[in-house]
Amino acid sequence: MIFDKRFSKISRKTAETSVDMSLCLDGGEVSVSTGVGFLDHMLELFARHGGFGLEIKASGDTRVDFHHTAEDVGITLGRAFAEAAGDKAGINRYGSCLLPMDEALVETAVDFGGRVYFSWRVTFPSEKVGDFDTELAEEFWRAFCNNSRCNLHVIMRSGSNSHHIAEGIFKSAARSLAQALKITGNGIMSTKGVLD
Ligand SMILES: [Mn+2]
Repeated sequence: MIFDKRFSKISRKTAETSVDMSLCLDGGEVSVSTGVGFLDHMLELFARHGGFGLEIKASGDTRVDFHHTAEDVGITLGRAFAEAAGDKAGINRYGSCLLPMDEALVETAVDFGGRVYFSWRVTFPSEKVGDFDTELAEEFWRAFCNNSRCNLHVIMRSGSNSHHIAEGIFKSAARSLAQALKITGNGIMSTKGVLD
């Protein structure tokens, strides 16, 4: 099936952060700079594992903490996914991935059909990974979910290392999203005739 590459470009500026982002659901360059090292690491592997082109240049009030930057990058990434997915014609709609990362085992499931729901069953064993507050992973994914208008379940089956758990979540979510957004060419994947 031949189709145009699904692409979006978004700039979002608030008093707290500034985020410039371009996303291609069908592959491309990956370059991430948010001012938060751990988030860069997570988003780079997210893009690689999802096969997404992703360029992010963000800056924020990281002298306060990383909260605003993590949340606002999540909001912008969610909007970028929604915009790039367009009318969602031909997408698979559902995706899921059970992903091991050493001792950590993480499962995500996505419905990209437009019904918003966020479920987070994750307990990080430590409050921080480096200088990153692990609770911000939940803030990031909730913001993504609300703004991409998807249903996202994140379940940690096991894990004792917070870095591995976080990495498992971002890799698993990438693969679930890639599967959900894959063009199957089977028309609109709803008996309602529309994914909205
Ligand atoms: Mn790592």
